[in-house]
Amino acid sequence: MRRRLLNELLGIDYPLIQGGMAQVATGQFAAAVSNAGSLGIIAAGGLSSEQVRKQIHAARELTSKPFGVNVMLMAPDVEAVAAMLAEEKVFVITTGAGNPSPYIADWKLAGSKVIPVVPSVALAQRMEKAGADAVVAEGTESGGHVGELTTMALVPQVVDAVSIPVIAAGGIASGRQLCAALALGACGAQMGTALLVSEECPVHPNYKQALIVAKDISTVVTGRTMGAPVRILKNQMAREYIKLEKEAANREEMEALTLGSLRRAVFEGDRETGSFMAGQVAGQLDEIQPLKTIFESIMAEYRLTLAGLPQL
Ligand code: TUI
Repeated sequence: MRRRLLNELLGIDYPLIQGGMAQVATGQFAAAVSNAGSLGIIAAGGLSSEQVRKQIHAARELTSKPFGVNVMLMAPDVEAVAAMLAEEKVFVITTGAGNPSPYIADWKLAGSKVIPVVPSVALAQRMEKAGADAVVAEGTESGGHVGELTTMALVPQVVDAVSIPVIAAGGIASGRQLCAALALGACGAQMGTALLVSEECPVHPNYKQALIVAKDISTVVTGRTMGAPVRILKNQMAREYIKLEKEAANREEMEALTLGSLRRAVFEGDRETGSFMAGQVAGQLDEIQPLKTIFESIMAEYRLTLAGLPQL
């Protein structure tokens, strides 16, 4: 049987969904992504459940298309957010940075499609058993909180291990990379970093500029020793954090450095002390474009790539 692509599964235009992106993906941004033909996702990370609810209502005012909410499972008030989502009956719920098993049954009962982001085969299998509708297999190329495996190694292993659809993430920002993801057995792709340089994205202009000047080797993973590896752009903040890690500094000292650093990047564009979460594709991005143009260019390159393969 032919594999159904993500656009068919979700009733959207492209086989592409937006990654969570705490502090960045507001209701307004998610609605813009959905209006452009993808699936926008409101990031609950860093928000209270009532703040997330407001963002859901804001998105509903701005789009009649489906959108989702991403739950950051390490957040302190995750239980309240999970319960609120069951009331709000959102179209899709994605999760990150943990195991969402305790919440899946309630979310399914409310009618949501549940799509956990996973960094390993074992977690993908657990999610399938717990009733997930699909999984996002996210490679360590991605920005923010990352696992160990690359997209190239992870996606085919997850595809072989589960029967539910697999969405690839990490290292995808072009039509060639989307084509590769589908070749690995995925039904579509999740993108985050590529959408940070959209005109509609509400991050500070310095954040977009930092992505545009970034090279292939401009990102680094911090926080491995703390058990919370996070990929960010190299800057003073990243260097100081890594230095403290090498010195095995205490938790409080490390937390003092990270506290609020994502906010400083997103809202203030603070080049020195901000955490500019970004994936390894940052080096590919060289202009700020409307979301629609980004998605259309990716799909045009995807079709050209696919058409060229039989000639090899
Ligand atoms: O979640 C993400 N990416 C994120 S979350 C985030 S917010 C944040 N802010 C400050 C510090 C840390 C995070 C920024 N980026 N991606 C999905 C993802 N999930 N990647 C890896 C995982 C993951 C890792 C371990 C999922 C589950 C897991 O273990 C589950 C278990 O308990 O077995």
